[in-house]
Amino acid sequence: MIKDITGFKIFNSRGEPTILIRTTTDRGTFYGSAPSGASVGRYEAKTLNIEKSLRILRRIKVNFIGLREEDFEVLDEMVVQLAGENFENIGSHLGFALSSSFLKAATLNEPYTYFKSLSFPYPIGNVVGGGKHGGGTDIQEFHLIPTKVKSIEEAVWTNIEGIKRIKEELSKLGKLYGKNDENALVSDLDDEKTLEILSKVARELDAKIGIDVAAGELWDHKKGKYVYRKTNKELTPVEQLDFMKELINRWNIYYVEDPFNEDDFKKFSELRKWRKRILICGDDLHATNVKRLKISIKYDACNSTIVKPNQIGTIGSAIKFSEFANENGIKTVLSHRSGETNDWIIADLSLGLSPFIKTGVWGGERLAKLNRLIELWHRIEKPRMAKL
Ligand code: 2PG
Ligand code: MG
Repeated sequence: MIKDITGFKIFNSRGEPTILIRTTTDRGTFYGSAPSGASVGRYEAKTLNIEKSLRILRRIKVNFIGLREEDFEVLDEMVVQLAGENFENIGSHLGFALSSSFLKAATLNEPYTYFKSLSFPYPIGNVVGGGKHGGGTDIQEFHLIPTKVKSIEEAVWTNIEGIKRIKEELSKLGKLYGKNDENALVSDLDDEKTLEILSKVARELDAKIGIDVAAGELWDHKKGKYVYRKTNKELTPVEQLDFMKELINRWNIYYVEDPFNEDDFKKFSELRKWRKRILICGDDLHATNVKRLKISIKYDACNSTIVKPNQIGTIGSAIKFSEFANENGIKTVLSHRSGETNDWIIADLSLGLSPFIKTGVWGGERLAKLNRLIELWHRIEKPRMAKL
């Protein structure tokens, strides 16, 4: 039974305030904390000022006290009901942190036990970054994706070895300037030169390449164009489509996230129809929202989707979204946010729900999730990587 819920202000990896929730039950004390995005889509659940959310928590916590923590779905649905249409009543930080602590309370701190069938996700590792996360490139993220590995440890190692080799290459060129919000490397090489180095290292390690264009951040609504500051070009949606095709062909890209802004289902579907065998992934396009995924399915816009629980407000809603995606043959990618805490719950969720996890390569808050997966690999009977 839930005895008390307390909230505190803590800070995320970008130094922004966020919420830590402590739920106390007869069986123990369970914590949940919320991440934050920098490239935030228009259709995400609303965030509120942290102090305000903490005041709201003091008012609403009576609703939960005395209830059975084993009934995770009931508790999560109560959070959704209290939150209002788009989370404007409580904010998504509070929603995420509450539902995370509830799932941990229900499972005695082992959220992966909530799921029947478990397989380990392939990590999509952000190795070079730019855009809103800081860095020289217009494209927000360049990924390594080791899809041929036999264990999660080998997968995590491949991405770490990869980022080390890229670091060395950039350093040799005098183009290494540090790390960004997600601990991806920062340089001022343009998108194409970055892909050249990435593809060399990917070949050496037998890994695949991905990009998160985060095109909503490049899109200038007034001009009706995608604005690339670094390379000084402005592309119409048709030219953007051609540019994406050119990059995919030239660099043999396997995973493309948000190649167009979040309202252009049509261009997503044109790209998807052009090259069926690669993953076209919607992040801001879907915003972890079943209603938006249904539109996407009608257009055949994507065969993959990002899942970020704080985009929809609670862990329970993100689980429902993932299950709906899985039923419709859409490959899910459980994802961190650029501003993270050391909470590892998305690792457990990926184990039950997704063939991929996107959670950086190194840095404490990113490794918290990856190391949790390694730990679970050694705990679960007959662990196996997901089928792709
Ligand atoms: C993204 C995410 C995570 P942010 O766009 O996929 O990498 O970034 O959390 O800033 O939205
Ligand atoms: Mg994204």
